[in-house]
Amino acid sequence: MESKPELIKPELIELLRNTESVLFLTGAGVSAESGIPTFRDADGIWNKMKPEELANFDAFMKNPDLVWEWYQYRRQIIRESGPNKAHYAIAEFQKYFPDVSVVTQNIDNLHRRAGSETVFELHGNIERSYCIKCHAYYNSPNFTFYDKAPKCLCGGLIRPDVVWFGESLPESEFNQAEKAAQRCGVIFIAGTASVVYPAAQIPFIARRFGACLVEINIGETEISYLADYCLYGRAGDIIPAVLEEVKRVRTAL
Ligand code: BJW
Ligand code: ZN
Repeated sequence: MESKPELIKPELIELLRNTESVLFLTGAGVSAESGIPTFRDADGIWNKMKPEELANFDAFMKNPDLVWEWYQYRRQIIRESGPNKAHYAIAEFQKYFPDVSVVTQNIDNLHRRAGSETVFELHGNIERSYCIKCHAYYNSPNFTFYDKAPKCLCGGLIRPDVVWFGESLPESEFNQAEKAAQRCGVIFIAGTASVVYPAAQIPFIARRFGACLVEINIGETEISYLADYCLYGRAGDIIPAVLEEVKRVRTAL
């Protein structure tokens, strides 16, 4: 009889048996199987659109309607999609570990929709918008039918509450992400190219504080050299497979 190739090494399973704190750092690849395009893959958004023309504040000021339209297009895709097997498996880790944090670069809200409770959104959330003049917050769904950048009552332009290049990350989300990296026993780095900072710093912090680094990706990335284990394959296949091992060696809380 042919034996199954060993995907998850026994030493990693042993570590998962004995760890209380787990962190998932996620990127666009985790939402790819929900039908949401990634940024830098062959069929990524930025192969069709020039990022420098769209994902920065100057571009928005130069052509607010075009940038707004791009986000409306993406909101539509996100609304019509839903969490996939990877998001649901990540949420299920909460049953088996007392401390599970999700630090995500994604703006699509799919981790929360899947049931993850401790989610730190480093690059914002497309479902929120705010006025660039008075900083009033709005729910983006209120603008469903706007194909041009809407204006606030104060006359200021309304932009999506996402982090563009050159902008600071939300301080409290990043601080909490750092703390989660400092205390976790295992960090899963899933579906990210690990090229955008400061999010890409998180695995280095986890490593400095002694965590085991597990990369989950369809291919090698900038961070692979640092990882203790690289599990290559689709997040929607690999994360549920890791969860199965967790279920085997840990009892539900
Ligand atoms: C799968 C899969 C499947 C596919 N299963 N896997 C030099 C050094 C350090 C920093 C800098 C530097 N030069 C400039 C900077 C700063 C800059 C930066 O990092 N630039 C780098 C590109 C060099 N960073 C910033 O500007 C940040 N702010 C900052 O630093 O503030 C301080 C400051 C203040 C003032 C002045 C200067 C600095 C802000 C970064 C904001 C990033 N924003 C975006 C857009 C958000 C809004 C939107 O969505 O429109 O965030 S950019 C974009 O990239 C988006 C993503 O969250 C982010 C990361 O992308 P991700 O998730 O990694 O996606 P991909 O597509 O790249 O990768 C997908 C991966 O999935 C691939 O590996 C696939 O193989 C894999 N995959 N399918 C498993 N099924
Ligand atoms: Zn305003």
